[in-house]
Amino acid sequence: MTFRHAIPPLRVALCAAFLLLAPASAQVTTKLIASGLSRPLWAGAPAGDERVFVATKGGGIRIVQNGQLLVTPYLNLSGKISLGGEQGLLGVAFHPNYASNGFVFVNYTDLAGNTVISRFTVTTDPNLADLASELVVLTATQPFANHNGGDLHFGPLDGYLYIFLGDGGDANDPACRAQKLNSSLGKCLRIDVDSATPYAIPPSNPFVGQVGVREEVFHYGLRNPWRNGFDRLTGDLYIGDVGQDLREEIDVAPAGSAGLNFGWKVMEGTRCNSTVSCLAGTPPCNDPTLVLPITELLHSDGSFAITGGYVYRGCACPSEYGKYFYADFIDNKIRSLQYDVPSGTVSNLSDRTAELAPGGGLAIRNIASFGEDGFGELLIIDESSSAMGEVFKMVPVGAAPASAAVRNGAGGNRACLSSFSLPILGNVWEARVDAAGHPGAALTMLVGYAGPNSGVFLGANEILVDTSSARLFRVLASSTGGTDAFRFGVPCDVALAGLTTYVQAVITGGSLELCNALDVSTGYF
Ligand SMILES: [Ca+2]
Ligand SMILES: [Ca+2]
Ligand SMILES: [Ca+2]
Repeated sequence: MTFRHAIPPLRVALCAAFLLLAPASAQVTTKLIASGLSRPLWAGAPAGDERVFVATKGGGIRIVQNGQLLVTPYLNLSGKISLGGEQGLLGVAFHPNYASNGFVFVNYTDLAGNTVISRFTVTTDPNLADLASELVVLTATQPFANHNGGDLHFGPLDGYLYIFLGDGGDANDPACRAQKLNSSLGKCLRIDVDSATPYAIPPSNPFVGQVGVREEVFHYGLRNPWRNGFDRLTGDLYIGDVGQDLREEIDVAPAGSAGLNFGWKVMEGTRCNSTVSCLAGTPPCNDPTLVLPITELLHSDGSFAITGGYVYRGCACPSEYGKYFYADFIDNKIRSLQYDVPSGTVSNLSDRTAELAPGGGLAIRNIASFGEDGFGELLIIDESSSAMGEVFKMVPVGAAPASAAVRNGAGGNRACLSSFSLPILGNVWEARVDAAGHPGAALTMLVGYAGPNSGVFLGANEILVDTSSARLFRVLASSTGGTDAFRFGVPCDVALAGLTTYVQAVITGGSLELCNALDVSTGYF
């Protein structure tokens, strides 16, 4: 994966200029994308969707669109949930086929404090889900108010829904539930929500067919897995498991693994803890079947509540590609590391807090969660208190929109490609076209890249489009007759790094009219 570290010329220039202002290591920072939120706990988006959805503890899911936090919630579960210390709306997962089926899954504690996994469906308004569409998928009775886990994710390789539940609560897992396979508590569950309603057990689940087990169990021995993330490239699963008295831990379940026992409560991280109330046959401390964390944070160092994150696989920050980000809710530090699954080794463990400080009088504290936007860009959620919650996004330093130069505006074309900016969110680009006098006309956006094998270049006044090239695409629209904005996702393709992008709009309505073409430096790749 070293190709991701190829740095295009523009980035080199930007980084060189920045050396005057900051340490050479500072290649990324954060920017605020939403504020004024009441205790946000989760943020994310359907794949390829440029909106960011933010879930709050109180049951709301809000949408950030075009840089604005929309007032009307996408979904409001406030009448259904309990609001104790670790209760509320705790997790959200969009179905991999959300764009076609509109299914969104949530994990919340109901009015009785029990865990509910439900499916809701979007309405004809893409910014509004139907509260009445609730399909309860799975429930778990909670013996105590705390340790509800709450995350859920679709596996990037298998499409199954993974549900993360804590040990049920109190302290030191008094019934040793996390080690008992007949309990769904202290587990990572895996279900198939597509083959049956409400779900089927995937036949490859590790305990299928065994007597006295929950066949949903996929991994176990977890205390309170608070924020977990798949590496969307490899399928490796990273779990942030909150500790009891001394240690916080990050665990990894490599892609293809199943039935792993992460040790709780026999072990807290790498230390021996307790076997009280555990069944005979429960593995003892340091048994080789127990999977130890890849890294720990120590309470003696001021870390008290770990928040797991994601392996960065976005486009905007190539210096961070393949690094795993995580934090601690109490010490407010953001860390990153790289984990090599085959060798089981951690490298480049770094405190990134100062580098990722947003500046401008803002601070990232009380990090309740990380998120990925629709393009894999990293989000960081500051839960804060009252209505002070914020969502930040990791961005490259010096990430001003790349310059766009008019290439052939004097060649007889209309100067109708009025402005261009990139990226708006993730790798979504935007071009604005002045189509005055052409209401209802078809607009075609042509985008091409110059490259050694592209076979594409500008003619006198136009882009020559080679439709056989995967690097070319069009966006069609019907003009308003005013200024129309085109948005399009640019492939996260290292082959595009450093290439100039050519953009041109064509207005087709009775006659064909070419807009001036633009050259855009692809500084973001
Ligand atoms: Ca509980
Ligand atoms: Ca453990
Ligand atoms: Ca803050």
